Parts: sequence; structure tokens; C-alpha cells
Amino acid sequence: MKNPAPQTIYLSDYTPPAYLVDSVHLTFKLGATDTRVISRIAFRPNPDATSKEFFLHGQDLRFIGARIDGAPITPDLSAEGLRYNAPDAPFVFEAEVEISPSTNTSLEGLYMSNGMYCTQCEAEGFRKITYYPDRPDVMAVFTVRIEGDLPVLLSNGNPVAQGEGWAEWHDPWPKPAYLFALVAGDLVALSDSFTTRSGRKVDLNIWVRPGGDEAKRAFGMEALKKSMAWDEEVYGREYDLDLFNIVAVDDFNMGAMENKGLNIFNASAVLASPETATDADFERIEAIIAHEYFHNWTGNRITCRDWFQLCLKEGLTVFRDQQFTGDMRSHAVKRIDDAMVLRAHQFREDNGPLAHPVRPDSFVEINNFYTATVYEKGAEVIGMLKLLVGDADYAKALDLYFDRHDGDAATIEDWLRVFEDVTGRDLRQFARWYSQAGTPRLTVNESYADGTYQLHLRQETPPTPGQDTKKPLVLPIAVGLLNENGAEVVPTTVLEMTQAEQTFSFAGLSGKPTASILRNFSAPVIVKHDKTNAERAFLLAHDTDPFNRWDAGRTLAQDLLMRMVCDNATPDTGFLNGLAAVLRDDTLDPAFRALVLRLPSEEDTAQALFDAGHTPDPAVINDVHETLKLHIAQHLQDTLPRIYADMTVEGPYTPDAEPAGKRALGNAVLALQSKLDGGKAAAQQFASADNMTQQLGALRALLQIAKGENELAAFAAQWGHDRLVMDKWFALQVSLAPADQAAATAERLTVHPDFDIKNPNRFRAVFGGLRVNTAGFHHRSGAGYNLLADWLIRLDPLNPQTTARMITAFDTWKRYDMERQRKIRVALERIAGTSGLSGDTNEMVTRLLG
Ligand code: 0A1
Ligand code: ZN
Repeated sequence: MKNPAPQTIYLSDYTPPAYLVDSVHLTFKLGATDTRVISRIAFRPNPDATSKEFFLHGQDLRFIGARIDGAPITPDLSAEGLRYNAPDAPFVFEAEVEISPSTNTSLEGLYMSNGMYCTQCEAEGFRKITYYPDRPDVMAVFTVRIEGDLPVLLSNGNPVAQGEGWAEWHDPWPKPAYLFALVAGDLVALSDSFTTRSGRKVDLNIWVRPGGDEAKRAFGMEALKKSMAWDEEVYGREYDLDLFNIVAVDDFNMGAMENKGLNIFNASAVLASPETATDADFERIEAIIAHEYFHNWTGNRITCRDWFQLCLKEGLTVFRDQQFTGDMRSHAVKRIDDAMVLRAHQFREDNGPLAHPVRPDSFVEINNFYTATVYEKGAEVIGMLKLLVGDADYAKALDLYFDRHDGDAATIEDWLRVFEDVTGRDLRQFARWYSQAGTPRLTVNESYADGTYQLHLRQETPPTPGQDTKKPLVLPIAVGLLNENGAEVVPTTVLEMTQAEQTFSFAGLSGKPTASILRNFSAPVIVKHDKTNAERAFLLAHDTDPFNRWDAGRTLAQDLLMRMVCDNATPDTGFLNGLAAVLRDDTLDPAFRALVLRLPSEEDTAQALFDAGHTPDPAVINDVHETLKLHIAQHLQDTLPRIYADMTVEGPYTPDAEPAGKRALGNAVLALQSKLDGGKAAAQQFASADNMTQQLGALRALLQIAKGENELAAFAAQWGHDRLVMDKWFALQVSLAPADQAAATAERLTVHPDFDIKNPNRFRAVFGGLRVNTAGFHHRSGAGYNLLADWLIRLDPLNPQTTARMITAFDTWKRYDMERQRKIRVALERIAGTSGLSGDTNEMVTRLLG
């Protein structure tokens, strides 16, 4: 009864559930291969239903028996679930099933990770636990009894009773099944508490398995308390239970999960110590803890009507965690980081065969839609809405949203309606952001005469799969004008573009200004603006908007890299001097300077070349990037040691933004310095580092110049016992291997005794490392493609979700030459032709092949 035939599900086919659930009682009798799940569910007919069919989802369950109102029944069982001709009146349904957590390698439903029982139910994993209407618009109050020979037994909500070998939990807040969670194991907690502003004392715990991770919990706890305080201050949202548990698990498909009162985290997304985690890890952990905590209101109290509305909770929650990180650290740096992520992942998605709207209108497997488009572009859409309505009305709209929809399973229409009701705006055109896929191109032309400057703007969104024609979107375009001295003559103004072509005028100027367009990245678009390099250099030196200042440098670098590829250009001193000026400017935040120093990635250059009508050759791109880095290093030769010394951080390590910024610039300088000194300074930093940021930064600098053999061995000897650190060791070697050795390096690591195909973090370390090594993955031999295909075919029967996510490595294939395309097609067809391929992977490979 495996692999039911794939079925496409359409947003337009939504119908309300036939039955609603008032309460659920679950009893788990835990056993590694034979867990019994006994359910008692109070159903009643839904007055709004359009169908009366009683259907419960269920997958991979061993049916023991079922009853309705105490009388045994014989339901129709299929691979998808259970059907029965149920009463058209309230009734109690009971069922008993058996499941096998220890053989569940999909990491969905109830499974085991290093001796610990844990669950992952979003999106449709609850149906692997018991028969249930596994859809988010069925919300119910859960009571759970766990019986098992393990010291810690956790579920959602509050503990009600416990004894030797059992515990009972009750969650007073109605929730959809995807927020159900259970954890059982030998666990130890770091405990603390937080008192909400209305005086509720909340017990906080971060649970880990004993034996090494205990010292890595403190940072997460501080992040949790900061998140709780921030949501009260900024959104007026308080926590609503007496207990908040976080559990770290080693085997997890994603970052973390917002189960009500019992968040489950990939260990890598919560555990950190200065010796084992980098500054970037600390920042990411703080953001993920905030994200999952913020879901308590945006996701849990107000959930999604159906999975097409995923961006309702995810876009908003990402937006909230981005605001939080900006408040905790630096808004300018955060905005640049977010834009880089969006461009690298979401623009890439939009440009390829996997493009889809923020709210898709069909899917086969919802797990395949936890994407950069739903998450990151979803957050951008909210940022634009906030910019258009202003901060005050945004706050009012959010208050109305929480008031009006608390306890609801809501839709994007509900979300937009609160903004319409608060502002009186008509948001129908704006709503296209949710339904239209693709990245708009914004072409800018300018003219100036008699003191009036005009911006002629044109927007165009290229076709995407299934959407050939596009309509104009509402684009908030933040613009500022600078005079020839770099003074701002028109401060940031938000233009609201609604037509395909539109002109905006600025009168009363005393000379032709330089325009700074799309400040703070005010809309997720690609700007096409034929500025001269002198104008870009001017903005790099003078723009008062930090985002555009950085972006001017970025565009200069991208333009130069393209000219180096296409015209054999050599780096001009104008560019190099501009970079040097930023680097030496002590008034600028080191974190910002580090970002300016960072070149576009090879992936960025490949996409930029393709956009400009060329066929990118990853090997040439790799050469050119290395050449430019060397030029930069040589040009900055005299400055590098001084800046490196200036970036020394005194005192004990803290992961705060300020010292982290210094270390980021220090490491960026070290990477350049290594090109000149053969790795001398990097070897020194490696030997003396007392934190992972500097240890790893040094190792990276060495591997980049094909050195660091001894350091790699020393690193493994030092950290062999630490899974999370060893993931870095696996990833780094593959991602920085010379192009012709990347696949061989990955393959060699798959036979390392610590490689474990069943652990997603380790699998991603090796094959995610291969994927980001653009020249290596796309080496003309095709070895990278073949190796990844081999391993995806091996992984699919064990873990379809991670397989389907990793296959996206191939999504840029149409940009390459015919020979590479042919090799990728062969690899993809080999995957597609594998017998018993999962629905997840099958959907992805089908979309990739187009
Ligand atoms: N809602 C979680 C993401 C998540 C989604 C699916 C998962 O398993 C298939 C796990 C986590 C979040 O946004 O953090
Ligand atoms: Zn989320």
C-alpha cells in the first residue's frame, strides 16, 4: 500500500471539512518498533460542510481496531486513510494503531533520533501517527498520555499528571494536528523562567541528551527570553502557557518546528558555544529561536486554512524575525544579508523551472513548497505592505489581525482585508504579489532639464512555468537624490509604481542629481539601470543609504567580473580605489566593510552572465574570481596587515554584533592576505584561535589557497567527538576543493566512518558543500552531477523530503552549455527512472525536467 499515485491538489478545490473535532485524547505506549497509539476523538458534523464524507488521513499505520460510540466498526482502509459511513451527529471515534518509530527514517511522524523519540508533523506527518483529519483547518484541544520507560516524557501544553513511566499533558489551545509534538528520552534541561508583562511566570527549558551538549544551551536560552520580550514590546503579543520547552534533536529535516509549547529544533539551530559555533551560527540560532517563538502567534494562535496559505504564517514570521535581528544587531547589515539571501536563493528559484507564486495554486507534495519564495519573498511582500501603508497603520492592521482572527485558520484574503479595513486602500493589485511568480525587472531611465529630474520606470516580469503573461505589480520604490558634492537634495521618498511604465518628476533642483534607487531594497526586483561606473563609484563613496552604498560596490564588482569574463578586462584602479576607501574608512561599521569586501559569488556571476545573454562557463568564472581576489589583495597589500591588527577583539569572546563584525572583517582580510603570504597569517590564526569563528576563518583561508592539510587533520583530531563541528569539517573540504577534485572529495568523505546517510545534517554537509562549489559541481567531467544523482537515488527511499530538497541543486541547468545540459539531463532522468521513487522527489524531478 505504498506510494499512492501522485495527485495534484488545487487551491480552487478547497472545501471545508465535513466534520470538526472538539477534543482529542491520545495514549502512546512507546516501543521502538511497536508503538501503540490509542485515540479517542470527539467529532461533530461541520455546519458549513459541503460534503458529509467521513475521511481520516492515515499512512503507514497498522490498523488494530476502531469504534464509534463504543461499538466496533470495520472502516474502509486505503493507502491514504480511512473512510466510514459515520453518523450525521456528534460521536466519539476511537482507534488503535501500531507504528514503528525506529524504522521511520523519513523523520516525519514519530521517529527515533539517537535513542530519543520525537515527532515532526508539519505539514502532513500526523497521519503517520494515527487516523485523523490531518488538515490545518481542523483545530482541537489535545490531551496526551505517554507511557514509556524513559525519564523525560513531553508533549504540548501543560503537564497534568505524571508517575513512574508515564506522563499526561493537556494543551488548552485548539490546534491543528501539524502542531502536535511528543518527545521521550533521557534528557537534561537548562531551566530558566520569564515573567510576561501581565505577570504570568513561564518556565523555560532547553533539553538535550546528556554527554556533551549541556554547555551549548545558554545562548539559546538568552535568545528565547529576548524574543519573548521583543514580541511583547513590538507586537504586544504575550506567551500563553506556563511552560515553554525546546528540545534539540540530531536528526531533523529542517531548522526547527514551532509545535505549541514544545518547539523541536535541529541541534544545529539551537546549540552553540564560542568554541564550537561561529558568529554566523550564533546569529542564525538567535533568529531561528525567535522565528519559532514568534510562530506562537503567527502560525499557532492564527493558523492557515490550508497549505496554500503557508506564506500567511511563514512570510509574516520571517518578516518578524528579520525585524527582531535588525533590532538586536544592525538594521543595515541585516538588510544587506537578507537581500543577498533573497537574490541567491529566491531569484534563482524564480529564474528556473521551479518558479512558483508566494501562494502557489497547485501542488503535489506540500513539503516541496517550504521554499525561499514562500518564506523569503513572502517576507518581502509584508515589508512592502508596511512601507506602503506606513508604520502606524501597519501596527493597527496587525492588532486588528490578531483581534479578528485569533483562533482561526485564516487565508491571505483575511490578511489583506485587515489592511484594507484599516487604511481604506484597495489592495487587489497588490495581491498579485501573492499569485504572480517571477522576479520583476525594473528598468530605469532618467532625464534632466531646467531643474527638473525625471525618472522613467518600466516594470516587466518574465514568464515562469505555467504563467506566460504577467501584469504590473504595485512597487514601492524608495528613492533619494544626491547633488554633485554627495549631499542629499531629496531625502528618501517612496514612489508607488502601479503601471507597466511610469514617470516620476522632481522639480526645483539646482543641477543634475545622482539618483539612489530602490533604497533599503524596497521591493524584491532586479534593477536595470545603465549607470556609469563613475556614478556607481560616487554612490559607493557617498550614498547615505547603507544598502545602496553596498549595492553600488556590488554592482561595480559584478560588472567588472562580467567584463573580465567576456572582454578579458583587467580590474581598473577606480574600482580598486573605491574598495580601498571603504576598507580604510574607520567610521564605517566593520561588519559593513566586510560585506563590501565580499565579492558576488560565482553563482551570482553565472546568473548575471546568463541574464545578459551569455552561456556561463563555471571554470572560466572560477578563474576570473580568483584573479580578481588576487588583484584586490595586491592593491590592498599595504593596508591589509593594519586592518587585520585593528580588528583584534580584546577580552573574552562574545557573539555580539560589534565583535562579530570585527571578526568578519578580520577573516575577510585574512583570506586576501593568504593570497600574498602563502597562508602564514592564517596558520597563525588557526593555531591561536580560541573560538570557532577564527578557527574556521583561518582554515577556510588556507583551503582557499589549497593549503591547510595539517590544519584539517588537527581540526578533526580536536573535534571528532562533536557532530555539529564535524559537519563544518565535512562541508568545508568539499565546498573549497579545487574544481577538478570536488566530486572526488565528496565521494571520499562518503566512505569516512563518520558519514551517515540517515543524518540530514551530515548528508547536507557533504552534498550541500558540493552544490555550493559551483565550479566543482559543474565540472565538465560531469562527475559532480553523477555523484549527486547516485546519492539522491540512495537517499530517496530513506528520506524523501531531504532528497527532494537537495535535488534543487540542478535547478540552474538550463543556463549551461549543451554538453553540461545533456549530462544533467542524463542524471535527472536516471533519478526519474528509479523504481519506487517517492512522490516528493518525483514531483521535483518532473518540474526540473520541465
Ligand atoms: N514551520 C517550520 C518549518 C518546518 C517545516 C516542515 C518541517 O518538516 C517537514 C519542519 C519544519 C518553520 O518555519 O520553522
Ligand atoms: Zn516558520
